[in-house]
Amino acid sequence: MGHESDWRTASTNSAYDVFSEENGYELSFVDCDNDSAKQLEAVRNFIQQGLDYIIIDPIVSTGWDAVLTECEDAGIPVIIIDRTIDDSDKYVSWVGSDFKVEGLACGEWLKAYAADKGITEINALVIEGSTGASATIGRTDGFKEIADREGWTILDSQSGDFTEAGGQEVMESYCQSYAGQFNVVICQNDNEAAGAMTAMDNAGVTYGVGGDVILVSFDANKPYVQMVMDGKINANFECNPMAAPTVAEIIQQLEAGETPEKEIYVTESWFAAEDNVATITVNGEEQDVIYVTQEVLDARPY
Ligand code: GYE
Repeated sequence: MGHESDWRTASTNSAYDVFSEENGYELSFVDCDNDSAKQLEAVRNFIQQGLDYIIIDPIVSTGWDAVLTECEDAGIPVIIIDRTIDDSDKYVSWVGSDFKVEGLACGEWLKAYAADKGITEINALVIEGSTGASATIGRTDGFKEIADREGWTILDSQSGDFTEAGGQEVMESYCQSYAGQFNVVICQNDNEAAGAMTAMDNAGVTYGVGGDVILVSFDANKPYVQMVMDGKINANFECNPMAAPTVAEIIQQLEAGETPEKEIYVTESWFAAEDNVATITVNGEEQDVIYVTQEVLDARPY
């Protein structure tokens, strides 16, 4: 896909670790710099090279059927990781997160948090991820579902491209356009949250525990779980970047002539800076919200 975020770095490192020569793999890795055309070209080059398996983390969720048909015609099994493909099912397995559940969890946590703090009005600004990415679509839809149900106001929702620079730029414009009007900022990844913090610092807006603005993030990379512990980010909804070990299992199953499962969800946790919300109910399922202590932080793998 690219190198836009800390999450991406963790995902890439995991692929290099698992698909190493030592483990019996020869890995061809292409960084597409978030350019969809480049990604389709990379897949076609892999077909040309006659590789045994093609693993794709789809930058956008549509436009895949033709190239996946070409993979099928060449007899090369495709495994999808992380983001989903919405317009083709010509792949063996997908391994990743339920992004809508992440968005729903964020909304349910905010509802419980606001209730506990006696906050009756929510005026939220959303900094979305890259346009057309399933991660963006799921997180946006999930949060909006709760916002609509609760009658909250989403003042604006714009893309920060999952980057720190993008998050800062969007937040700078929000600080000008909505000065004094917002009390929640939802960043769809940690790097955007970093940028948003810089913009709010510059604009004199306080955030986090005891601040004017409730700041929420997604991904929960370790440095940002630290920021939750430090009270700068109120809550962080994990996205687990470790798909590669599961992909290795899928490849072993295929090598053994077995049929892997079509969809495999990775597990994820929700982290908060305060202990006032212990559980939330998402899609009828009770889930823990982890209050971040030093012990919790030390146990984070990435
Ligand atoms: O949240 C973001 C990254 O696709 C889940 O992409 C991934 C997202 C992740 O750049 O940080």
